[in-house]
Amino acid sequence: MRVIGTAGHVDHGKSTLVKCLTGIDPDRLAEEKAREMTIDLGFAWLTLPNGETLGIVDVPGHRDFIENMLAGIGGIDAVLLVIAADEGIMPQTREHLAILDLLGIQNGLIVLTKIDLIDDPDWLDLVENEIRESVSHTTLANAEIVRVSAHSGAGIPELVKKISALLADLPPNTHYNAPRLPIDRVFTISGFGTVVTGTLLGGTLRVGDEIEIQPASLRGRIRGLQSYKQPVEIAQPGSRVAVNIAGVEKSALERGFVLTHPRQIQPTLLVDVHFRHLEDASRALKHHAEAKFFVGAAESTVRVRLLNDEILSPGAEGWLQLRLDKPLALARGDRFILRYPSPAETIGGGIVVNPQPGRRWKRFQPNVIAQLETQMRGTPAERVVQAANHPAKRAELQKSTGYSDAELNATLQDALSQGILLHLPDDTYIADSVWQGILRRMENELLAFHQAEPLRRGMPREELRSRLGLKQAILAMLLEGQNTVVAENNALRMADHEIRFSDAQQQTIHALYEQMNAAPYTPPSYADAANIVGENVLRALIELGEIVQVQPEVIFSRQAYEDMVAELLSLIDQNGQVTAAEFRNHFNTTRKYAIGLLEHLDSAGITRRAGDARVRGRQ
Ligand SMILES: Nc1nc2c(ncn2[C@@H]2O[C@H](COP(=O)(O)OP(=O)(O)OP(=O)(O)O)[C@@H](O)[C@H]2O)c(=O)[nH]1
Ligand SMILES: [Mg+2]
Repeated sequence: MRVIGTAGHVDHGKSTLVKCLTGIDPDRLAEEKAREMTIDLGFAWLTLPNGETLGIVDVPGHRDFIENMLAGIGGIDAVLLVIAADEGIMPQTREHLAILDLLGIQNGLIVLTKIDLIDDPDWLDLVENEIRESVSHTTLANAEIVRVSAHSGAGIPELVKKISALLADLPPNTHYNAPRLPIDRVFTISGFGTVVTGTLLGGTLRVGDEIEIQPASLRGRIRGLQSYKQPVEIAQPGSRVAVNIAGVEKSALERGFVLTHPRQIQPTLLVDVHFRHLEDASRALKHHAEAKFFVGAAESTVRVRLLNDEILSPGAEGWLQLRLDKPLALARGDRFILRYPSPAETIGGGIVVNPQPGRRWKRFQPNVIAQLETQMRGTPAERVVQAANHPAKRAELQKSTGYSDAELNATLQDALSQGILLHLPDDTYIADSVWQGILRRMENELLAFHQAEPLRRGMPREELRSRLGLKQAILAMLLEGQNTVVAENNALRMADHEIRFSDAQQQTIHALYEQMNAAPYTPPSYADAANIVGENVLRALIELGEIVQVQPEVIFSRQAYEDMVAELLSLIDQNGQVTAAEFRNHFNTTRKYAIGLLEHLDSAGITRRAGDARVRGRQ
């Protein structure tokens, strides 16, 4: 699943385009409707031709609301940079473009909209040339330009096709890491309580999960999940998600907090970053400057420490340590933006290299800088492990790391011997941490299954396999290397799971057994038994083997079944064969039971038909 975002100058037609694509007006606030201007983030979605739901985050273009734009643009997979054909590139087009570049958003389309206002095709070519020039040194240098009108609908079907094609080319988004939801909205729904929304990253969330919200260190439980207004049991990374939380008050939450599973992220007040100063920043960045720091949906005022420079000129790069005004939940690799508060200006951004430095570095220390450089680049083994954050073939790892055959072999060996990478069958590799995550997910799925279906032995293997999205061979390997989950007759269960009947259920079971024992060879039918104990209890007794179901309607107690089989075989051994009528008379039962059992035994290979009679089968 994917989420894309809009970007571009105020009034250039972002929200109108989103409405045209989705039928949903992303400007939901009354003030937005009155002012015909987006103020806060808007959310919409559409179904792509391949059937997948695509979420869209619509951002405001006005410079006064750029902080809201920053809160929404973080989690997107691709961007639609919207430029009105009548105006072309404008100041916030440039600023948004610089932000997209600093955030490393590589994938996008440039939507030249409002073409209904332009009669002169030369003008459109001119605007396109200006656009190509402006994006040339950014991550969007190769983005296609699509001409549309949200008013006439011209070019919209082509745009949808181009969006689909763009997304189809993206590498798979990670499903197996720890889930992370940067919260961009908090509200309450009467009768349900606190709800937070965001774009889910990294891994799945599930109804019932224990959660933690940082930096406030609040614990709660997921009471319900929605994605695109539909209730879901499991929310997928790469989708917009609304989480209904039990145990956390709305008043304790705000935009920028991060929802995760417990103990995944520690809040921090100090962070080491690599920073790129924008070329057209108005002044050099000084040591001890005050700035605003934006990451995910969060922000904080920070003091900037220049670790290896007296001063950073526009266009330069460098190492900074930022001291935050308030704790934030950050992760290594997070992209951030720095702005001056007043006069407001985006000055640059970069990447979080160490979210927990733990101490204030002395400036101009070669060993500190060397350590930061290694942390940013990572060792070759760490880079391979990063690329193996999903089950990945060797060729895929080679493509994403760019290593030669020899380099890759050496690095794989290194990572395998460190135990941070695992080699699976079929030339597939996976990061150990991700593998452990899949194991935990398997256990969670089974625990949830046992909770929902306490009277079933286990979850059908195929159901679990498809829920985890794993290949057969990989599931088999997952099961081999552990002992908390047991595989039994195509069902999987937690090793310590047992079917337990309630007192009331045990009483009805007792009543059923009394009836069955009173007439062991003409016992109640399946339907009658289900009437006594309930169908789920009856199924459980069958799964446990206490009752044997020989035909859909014919059941026997285990004891009666075994007696009949033993007796039948000894009759056959004595007489060479037994007819159905002899068998029926021997047990003083009826045709239904006798034939039912014999046919069952035939198909199990215990008996075999020989004309009118039965003889021993192959078993
Ligand atoms: N003629 C024409 N007008 C358009 C088109 N798309 C949008 N508009 C008009 O342009 C104005 C601004 O459109 P919005 O969609 O609100 O622009 P926006 O980019 O969302 O603006 P902000 O969110 O405030 O940055 C509105 O009056 C729209 O009706 C188009 O394709 N053709
Ligand atoms: Mg808008």
